[in-house]
Amino acid sequence: MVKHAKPGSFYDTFERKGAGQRTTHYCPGCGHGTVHKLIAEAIDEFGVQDRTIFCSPVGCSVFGYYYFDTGNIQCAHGRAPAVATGLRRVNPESIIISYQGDGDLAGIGTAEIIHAANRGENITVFFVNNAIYGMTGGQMAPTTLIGQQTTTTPGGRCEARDGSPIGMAELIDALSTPVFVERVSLADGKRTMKTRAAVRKALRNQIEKKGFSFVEILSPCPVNWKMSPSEARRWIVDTLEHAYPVRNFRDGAGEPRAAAGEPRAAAGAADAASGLWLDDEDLHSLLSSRHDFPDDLRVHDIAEQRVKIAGFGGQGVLSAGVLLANCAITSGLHATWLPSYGPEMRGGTANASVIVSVDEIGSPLVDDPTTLLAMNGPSLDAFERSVVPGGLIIANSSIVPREAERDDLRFYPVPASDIAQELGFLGAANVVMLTAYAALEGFPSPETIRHVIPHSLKRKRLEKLNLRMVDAALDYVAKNPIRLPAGQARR
Ligand SMILES: Cc1ncc(C[n+]2csc(CCOP(=O)(O)OP(=O)(O)O)c2C)c(N)n1
Ligand code: SF4
Repeated sequence: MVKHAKPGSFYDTFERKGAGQRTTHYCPGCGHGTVHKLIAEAIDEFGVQDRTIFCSPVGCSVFGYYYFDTGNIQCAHGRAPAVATGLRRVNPESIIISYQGDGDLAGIGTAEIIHAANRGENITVFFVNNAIYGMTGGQMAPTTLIGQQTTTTPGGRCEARDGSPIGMAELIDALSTPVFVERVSLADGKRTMKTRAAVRKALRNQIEKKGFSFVEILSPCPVNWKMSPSEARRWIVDTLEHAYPVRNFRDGAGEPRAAAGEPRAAAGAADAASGLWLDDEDLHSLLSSRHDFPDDLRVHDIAEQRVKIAGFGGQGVLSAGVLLANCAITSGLHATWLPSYGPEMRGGTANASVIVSVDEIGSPLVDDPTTLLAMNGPSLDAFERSVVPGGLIIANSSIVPREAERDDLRFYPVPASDIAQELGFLGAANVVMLTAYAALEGFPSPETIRHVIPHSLKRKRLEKLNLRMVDAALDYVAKNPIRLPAGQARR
């Protein structure tokens, strides 16, 4: 049944636009208003207004929050699928709509949409394709047709110079993960009814947790096409639909996908050298075997530890971070792990930021580490200044040629590479470094490290070797107590 009333998911008056406003900001004959209405009707029909979050793009529909009486987020240009992903991951019951124009989705945000679709996020994307940049006055978009005149292609889009129009529905359909892909049109009443059905289907899929749904809507922009509203609708049928065939590409929404849009275990940080790696099964067994929180844990010391582990690629920098984070989780603490590595395949720099906290962690970034594990000289050079006063620097003295220059922190050299080499596996110097940190800071406990290592190793044959690294590092620290700078008391 076609309703002529204003949907309940629209505000009665558009106060954000101006006191008492009842009209939208769209040009006469624009398709955005129609799409808005179809979406609002579907939200009403499914009774999900209270849990819907509308992600507005940059473009003519930037002011979606003027109209939709739902949750609203205005996203950076092209980034709505990334924002929607974040919303989905933390709000499993919310209904997340990513609403995007063709400049937004097919131009600046190509990466975001492809990857969200490829991950099979349980979100709904409405892609309003008017073959032009509307808001900025009619420049060529990736979807502009060959020969179409725009302000940046006054002689018409030229394939040799500008490339060919991008069929986003075809592109999304090339991926295996999406469950629903359809292209529809607003050229006339019959087509608009088909659009209505596609909008409902795409939202229903999300409500039923089926996965990623994508609806491309061919929509008129009479102003920038320099046509009247009725000419614009004819042009869609005569021209636009030839380039962009209107059809259902995929309707594979079968059973709910258990994992769609749910957080998945982070891919293990593989460091080939140390063989540290957690796959999903290992992670599950690790988490289900939590250690009791050690009685002697100096909780005040680890209220929040921000650890930077840095070195060159292949030193096991990233996996040492994973090991620390897993020790924290196993101890009942919160932890984040954020890798960072240079573009080089080998020999580049790498660092891992790990936060361990008794409280939830707001951001995984570590700008001011409480501890730096410097696996090589350049790491000490790069990060020494960022360590908080009173913090700790542990340097792999086998290859770090100097001590810390600062005297307001604790510095501890440990010949990690030599110890690891002597035990027969240079690649486990990272475990020596991490254990030295644990011994000096009292966390994680040696028992926790020993417990977590077997779960963290992909190559089981390295288990014993890594456990010997732990023993060797504990022995080294016991025999070489930390020397504090004159006048500085231990924390
Ligand atoms: C990062 C960034 N780059 C460029 C712009 C300028 N800009 C605003 S809207 C727009 C194009 C929007 O076109 P489209 O996504 O097709 O939406 P429409 O306006 O046609 O609905 C551009 C390039 C911007 N606001 N931010
Ligand atoms: S410029 Fe085009 S897309 Fe933007 S509001 Fe006007 S008709 Fe709609």
